[in-house]
Amino acid sequence: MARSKIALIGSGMIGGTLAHLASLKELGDVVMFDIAEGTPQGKALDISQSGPVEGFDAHLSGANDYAAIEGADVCIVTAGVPRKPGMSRDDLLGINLKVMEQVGAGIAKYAPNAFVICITNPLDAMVWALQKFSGLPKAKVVGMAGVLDSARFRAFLAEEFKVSVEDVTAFVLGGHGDTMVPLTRYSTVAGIPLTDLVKMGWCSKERLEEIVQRTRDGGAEIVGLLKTGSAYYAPAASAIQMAESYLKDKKRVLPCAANLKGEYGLKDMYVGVPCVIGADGIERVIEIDLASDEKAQFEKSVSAVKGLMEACVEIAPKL
Ligand code: TXD
Repeated sequence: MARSKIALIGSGMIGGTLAHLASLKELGDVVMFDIAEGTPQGKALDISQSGPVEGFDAHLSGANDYAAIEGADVCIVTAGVPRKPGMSRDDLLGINLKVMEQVGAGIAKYAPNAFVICITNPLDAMVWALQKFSGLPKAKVVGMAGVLDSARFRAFLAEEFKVSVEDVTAFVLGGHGDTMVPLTRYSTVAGIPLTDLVKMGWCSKERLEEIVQRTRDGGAEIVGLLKTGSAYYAPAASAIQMAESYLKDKKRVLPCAANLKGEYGLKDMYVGVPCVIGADGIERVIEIDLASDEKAQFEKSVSAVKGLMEACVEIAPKL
């Protein structure tokens, strides 16, 4: 069977890391696309030359013409601009919405059967716009944010409790970052809910809230430290986990920005919810009962996303 083809639309900091991780995991051949001439070609060549050292077989190439993504099985979109210190994700909307229109046209023309994972910020609005611009089936267009937010939460919890990251699970809902809704009663260490761990004296309620807030601020913390860009290792690892679940039909249950068709009382919008990712793309959205405080937080997150969608329609009325 021929290798899968993975197209990376945007070959910057996350794009390059995506290419490296996909190659190390031998997920398939990789085409790196960008408008910057030389960047995709140079990074593809460099990573391919690490193949003999790492022992992976994957063909990598770089391109500035969308024709190169012809027939891709997966497209991972990072094209656009990242934040600088002091900028919110929402500040990127005007520029990145125009980029999504170009990317949507390119994918529609050359890779209409792909599973599309959008990473570009402000994520929940960009993935919604990308699906509309591309016209691809809604189950085949998804946003990566929840896997990253839950990974940040899990990393902080594992550090706090001095346990393996492998035994920490996190359940997050809602928009990316600031309005993220972590469900502490469904987040666990080895199946023990965080709320029980507080009762068991593992940490105080206040300390747990501090960890939740640090997770919400996780992106800004790194932007503040790096100064010239935003996080890229964990975002890339998160998107690769989603791509792998699709390519291998693993049916992973992962928090993703998915199109809602009535779940959680919402329609025709994308927001972070637990999803099953398999060979058909987003195969299921898992709808849980929310407690009143969780519902209030989720609704706040949804209204923030709706505000971004309205801002998009003002710029691009055809949305
Ligand atoms: O969890 C998440 N979803 C977020 C997303 C986590 C971290 C970063 N997040 C966002 O991803 C970030 O706010 C940006 O919007 C994207 C990409 O971040 P990255 O750090 O990779 O940005 P770079 O290094 O600037 O790379 C962007 C590339 C760069 O090479 C540009 O030349 C290219 O995008 N670019 C384009 N490619 C194709 N077409 C167009 N129009 C275009 N414009 C820029």
